[in-house]
Amino acid sequence: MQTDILLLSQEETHPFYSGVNSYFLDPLLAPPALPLKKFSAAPPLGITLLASALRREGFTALPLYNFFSREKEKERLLEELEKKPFAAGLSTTHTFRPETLRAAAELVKKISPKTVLIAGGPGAEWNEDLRPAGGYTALGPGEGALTELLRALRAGADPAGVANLILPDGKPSPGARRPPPQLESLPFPDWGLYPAAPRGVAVQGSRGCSRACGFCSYSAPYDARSAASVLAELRRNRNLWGIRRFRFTDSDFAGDPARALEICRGLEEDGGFAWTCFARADSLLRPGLAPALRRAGCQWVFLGVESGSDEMLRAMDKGCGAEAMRAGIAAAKSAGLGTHGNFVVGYPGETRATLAETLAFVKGAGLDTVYFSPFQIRSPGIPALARAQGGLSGGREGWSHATMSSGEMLKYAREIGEEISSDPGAPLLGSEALFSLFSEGEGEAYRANVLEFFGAFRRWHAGRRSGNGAELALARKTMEKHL
Ligand code: B12
Ligand code: SF4
Repeated sequence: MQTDILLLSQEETHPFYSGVNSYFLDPLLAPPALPLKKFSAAPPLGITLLASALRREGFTALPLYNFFSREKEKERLLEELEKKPFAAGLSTTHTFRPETLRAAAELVKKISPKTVLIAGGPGAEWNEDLRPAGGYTALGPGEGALTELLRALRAGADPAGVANLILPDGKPSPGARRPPPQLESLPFPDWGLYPAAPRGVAVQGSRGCSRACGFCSYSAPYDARSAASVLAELRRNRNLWGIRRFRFTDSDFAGDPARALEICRGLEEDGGFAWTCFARADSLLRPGLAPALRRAGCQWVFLGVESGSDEMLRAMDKGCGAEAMRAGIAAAKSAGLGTHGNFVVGYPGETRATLAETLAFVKGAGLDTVYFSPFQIRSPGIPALARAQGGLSGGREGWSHATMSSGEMLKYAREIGEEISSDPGAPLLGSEALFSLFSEGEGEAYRANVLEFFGAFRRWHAGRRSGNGAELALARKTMEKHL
């Protein structure tokens, strides 16, 4: 029987982040490059959820991922393409380069010319160059659009009535935009769809965000599942596949404290889970919440601190100032949670003086790990661009505003990184993207792994600065232990 759809995802690094990520990539990729097998090991939640939703509706759907970076998966994909699937879905959650999307589309078409191409995910939604020529693009959460589209195409009906879709002629379907199906109504992800069950997975307790920070492309309508549904999924993952490690994808896990507490109570009762989440620092100020997260198995919280300057936090519409950020971090720390702070560099209004405030904040707030994200116009819909804040203009490739250009920002971001990494008293530079490596340990053991791994990057860079080859080799040995 013909497969209805293959759901394909190829993860890659983001070109805009390369200036900052070279801090991590240079040591890892210096010849001979270290093996990064564990890094790309986790199957993506997006295509897993889509496949699960389609299968519930009676379609045959198979997710495949990282086929360009894993030989075995490429073989599987080629075999599946030989069976001439009716459609292929291309995910752009972690595919950022048009050439990668084109390569995947061309591979599908070369082996199976009649296969219908359908893209989806944040990349294709925001960037027309990530839409397949002659194919369809679903906008937003894809469960509803993909099911309706496949149903229409399979029945030979006109797909123009399908909502949230860009048609092959590049125009939006007249079906206009409709809210996607509610999360609570969707099936749980079926991790059994992969040849081997993953050790750690992503869990979507809510999507979108009720806030609209000026730099964020992620302020889609907020929708949350009940605590009972989240707990049921986590228990099913554990019971069926032995999965006890996960990361919440929610933009602010602590944003609805009653719900967060209910989830934590359930996890604490069961015991044995180890997980991470994103949270707003001010959300953690609710008494008792941070300790509840820790007791439930939370290891590390990823906090969107964004800046140490009150002026910048106001400009960003962050909704809280540096003092609340400091207090939230302190609450998390005193509960025994590892804390990671993300900072945005170059938002309209940013100057050397506001960056100096951020640096001082980073050095004094007690964070364990930090990351400096270049301000980026990821989607034309970000509030700062919509209101041309501080004279902001530009796009994906680069921007400028009254106080900075993207070129200057990258220079500053690197300078800050260099300063933080050469100060032994400052927190370690760490990338949230690399936390998936820590698949062992809990509490202090987990913390020790994180600090050892990111500490090795600091040592490597110290070795680079001083030209100490022995130090470089030692640092790489430590990194390798965790890869
Ligand atoms: C988990 C995660 C990771 C994990 C991925 C591990 C894994 N294999 O699962 C790790 C840590 C590796 C990671 C890394 C990075 N990530 Co990431 N990540 C996320 C996160 C938190 C959750 C993704 C997820 O599972 N979401 C839940 C699922 C259900 O949603 P989804 O994937 O969007 O899929 C839905 C829709 O988009 C759509 N859809 C998706 N694909 C398709 C395909 C078709 C055919 C259709 C119809 C629909 C469709 O339907 C899906 C179901 O509703 C998101 C933020 C977020 N909350 O979404 C960022 C996010 C996706 N990451 C992002 C970025 C930038 C990165 C990094 C570049 C960061 C960095 N500092 O370097 C790296 C790149 C990876 C690399 N190789 O270097 C950005 C992507 C922006 C973009 N696409 O332009 C996001 C949105 C975060 C953000 N706001 O900045 N990430
Ligand atoms: S930065 Fe965080 S809190 Fe602000 S809109 Fe984006 S997801 Fe929401």
